[in-house]
Amino acid sequence: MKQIKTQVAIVGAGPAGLMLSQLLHLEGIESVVIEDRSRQHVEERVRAGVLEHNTVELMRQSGVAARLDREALRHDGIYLSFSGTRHHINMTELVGRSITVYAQHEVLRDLIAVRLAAGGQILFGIDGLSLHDVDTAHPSLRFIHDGEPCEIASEFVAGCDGTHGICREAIPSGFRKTYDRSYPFAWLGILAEAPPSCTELVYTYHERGMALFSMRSPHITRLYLQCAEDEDLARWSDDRIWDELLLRMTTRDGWAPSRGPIIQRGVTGMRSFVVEPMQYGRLFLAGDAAHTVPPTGAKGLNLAVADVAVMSRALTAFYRGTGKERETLLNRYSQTCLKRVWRVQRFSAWMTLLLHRLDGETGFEYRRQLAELEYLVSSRAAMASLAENYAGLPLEFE
Ligand code: FAS
Ligand code: PHB
Repeated sequence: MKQIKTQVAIVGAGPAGLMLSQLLHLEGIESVVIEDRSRQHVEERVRAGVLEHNTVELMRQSGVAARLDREALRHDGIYLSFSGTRHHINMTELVGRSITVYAQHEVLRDLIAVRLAAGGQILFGIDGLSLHDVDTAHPSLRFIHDGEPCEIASEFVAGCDGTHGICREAIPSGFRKTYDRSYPFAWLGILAEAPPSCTELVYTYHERGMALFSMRSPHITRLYLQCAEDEDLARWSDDRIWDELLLRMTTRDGWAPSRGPIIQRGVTGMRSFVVEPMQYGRLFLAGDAAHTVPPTGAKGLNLAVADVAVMSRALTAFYRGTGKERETLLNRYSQTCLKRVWRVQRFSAWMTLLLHRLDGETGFEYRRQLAELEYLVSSRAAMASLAENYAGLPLEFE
């Protein structure tokens, strides 16, 4: 059995796990990241695309924003489009904060490069993971890597293994409580080689369902449309996808996304999920391992990064501190994170129920959603509330 010793063993090389490893490294705290997929898979998996103000600031402070600062797209606002008209929500003007469009897999590519360049340990392609003694001061992980049985002996385990990970299950069922809500629809998402025909994101509410115009670069557009929960992608030809997108998104002033070859497609389910607490003994959960939000508010990645900002601050206080108080922030980790988690859950559910058609809903619901959108784009107070949540609420560490 290959033995590895470290201070913090991190499960998962997603935004949570890799950002945590970098933040700890900058505080002189050792960590090892283990990941069951290959490096190539992690660096090419198409997911998020919108970064909050806080996330970008944290990436700059932790020295992983060089390429982002060269290549990312900074947006001052977003558009809400309904009844054939786009309405601009200028977040920079309303709350002094903007968002940045930079693909999640590019963030991971940058984090992996910086970690490995600094001698960081990331074990890709591990298998058969099991967690041991997480309720003691000496937790350990066992797994197979390159065909060899391995054990990591550590002082803490960070469960950053996402929605389908196993770390959450290491919290005894009697000790944890879950909150779950699923939505009777999904998103059919595409990447297209087409120059974005609008400089910022456009969320469209249409009687046929939601549609979202986003982008990745001056050459690549990212688009989503509301579809059935169990939608069969094989039933969607490229033409059908484009026809439906243009039908929902074209506005009276003639604006529409420009067509182009579709280079990637997928269907994403919509779920709101929270597990409490987010810690058990020396096991600390972060990101999708502890909570999932529907992508309508573009919050998943940003919430994962906010969790590990709190966790690294708490671990640093532990390793730097003396006496009982050195555990204060650690003992409050779950409580501190859950305050933000529920605020973001509220916002993501609200955006989702605002912009999606619900099957079998009465005409009343449709008119109520339109009235809410009308109110939103005509009230500075309502726009400012959306803006502060979308651009990202300030980080809190206690
Ligand atoms: P992740 O799921 O990213 O990472 C967990 C890692 O753990 C994975 O690499 C996984 O392979 C690994 N793992 C799992 N089990 C393991 C095991 N047993 N052993 C070892 N490793 C294991 N969020 C936004 O903020 N903005 C958006 O625009 C947005 N768009 C999205 C679009 C789509 C299509 C999807 C699916 C999600 C989107 N999200 C968005 C949400 C998404 O970005 C997640 O919130 C984010 O990836 C969460 O990061 P992590 O918690 O690090 O989990
Ligand atoms: C994306 O660009 O992939 C994206 C943007 C906004 C969302 C979700 C996804 O709400």
